[in-house]
Amino acid sequence: MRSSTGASFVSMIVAAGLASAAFGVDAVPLCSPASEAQLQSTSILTPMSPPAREIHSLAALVVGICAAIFIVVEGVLLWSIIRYRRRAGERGEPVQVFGSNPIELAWTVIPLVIVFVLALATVRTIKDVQRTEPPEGALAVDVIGHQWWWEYRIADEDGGTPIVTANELVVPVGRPVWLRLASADVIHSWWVPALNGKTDLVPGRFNNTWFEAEKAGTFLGQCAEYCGTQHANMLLRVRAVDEAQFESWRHAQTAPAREDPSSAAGRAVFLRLACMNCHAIDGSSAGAFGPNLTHLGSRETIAAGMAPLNRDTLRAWLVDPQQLKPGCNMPSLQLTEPELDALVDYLLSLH
Ligand code: HEC
Ligand SMILES: [Cu+2]
Repeated sequence: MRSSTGASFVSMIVAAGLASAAFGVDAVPLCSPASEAQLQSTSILTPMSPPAREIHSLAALVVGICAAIFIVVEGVLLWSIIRYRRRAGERGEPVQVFGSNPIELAWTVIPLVIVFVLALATVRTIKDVQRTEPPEGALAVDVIGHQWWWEYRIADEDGGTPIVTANELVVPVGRPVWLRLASADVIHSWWVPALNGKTDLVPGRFNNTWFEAEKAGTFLGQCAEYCGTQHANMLLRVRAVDEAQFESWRHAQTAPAREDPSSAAGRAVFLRLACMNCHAIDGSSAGAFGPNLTHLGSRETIAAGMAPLNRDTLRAWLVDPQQLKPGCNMPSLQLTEPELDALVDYLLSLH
């Protein structure tokens, strides 16, 4: 079900290869403090959370041991080829040696010890990465995978209604986050390489995982289990901010949706059309098929990280979502120009 550690070594190698082949180094801005959004690389080689760090050091250990074995075996091979090559004047077979207890013992015991060390290190990593209990003081978040976007529900610590948002998870730096993952349709997999290994979201069951962002910034990831046509555009964004910023974000998210008189026309359009059947805007509509839009204006992107959120992209999205994200589960509602203008104003006012 989970693939955090067992497959992590293989997926690290594959991902490293793919990442460097497909994106080069520039596609994902590496962590330069100057970049305004502080986008963190999706590289598996820059862990910034305890579980990611442990997976990384386990992989380094495995690669290290394998490299040492490679060097010793190839070294002995090359040495034998050169040292015992046929020289001028030599004839016939060289001396044939059969059976050597010390050598056979060595090549039985040494691999056993190596496998034992690797098994111990792996078990320890799995135990830390796949916790069964939330870490002390963790922020509890439910993650629900949908074709092809992410829903987040952040428990309210004072027992109030949880924050419901989509695609962008905001968390405090330096505090553990305990995720409970479920799926609304097919199997997805939550993977932000800098924060943790992959954890599958399986219909009909809950999985757990955790991370703790060690520095502020936006951590990128993506669905890591093929889930249909727009799987590749089911992107992940985790924004780690300091505790004070987190509190003010949390406060803003629990506030009711804005009802600016200036955007009342857009609200009316929203409520008149099918939008309200699929989208929730607290206080106005309760649709749960698509992302919650109550505080859409506070997000940086739309369509699961495919496009930045601004007037142009939002308008293009509402004209025809199938243009930007073919096959996605939002239809074009054939809106008129005035309806589009009013809706865009309204949605952008929802901070
Ligand atoms: C049949 C259900 C359905 C209807 C009707 C619908 N939507 Fe959507 N909408 C979705 C789904 C599903 C998504 C997520 C698409 C994705 O990212 O794959 C979405 C995404 C969005 C987004 C982007 C949200 C985000 O955080 O990425 C906005 C904005 C939006 N819809 C607004 C509207 C408006 C306005 C209307 C009415 C004109 C509307 N929707 C009608 C299902 C619907
Ligand atoms: Cu998916």
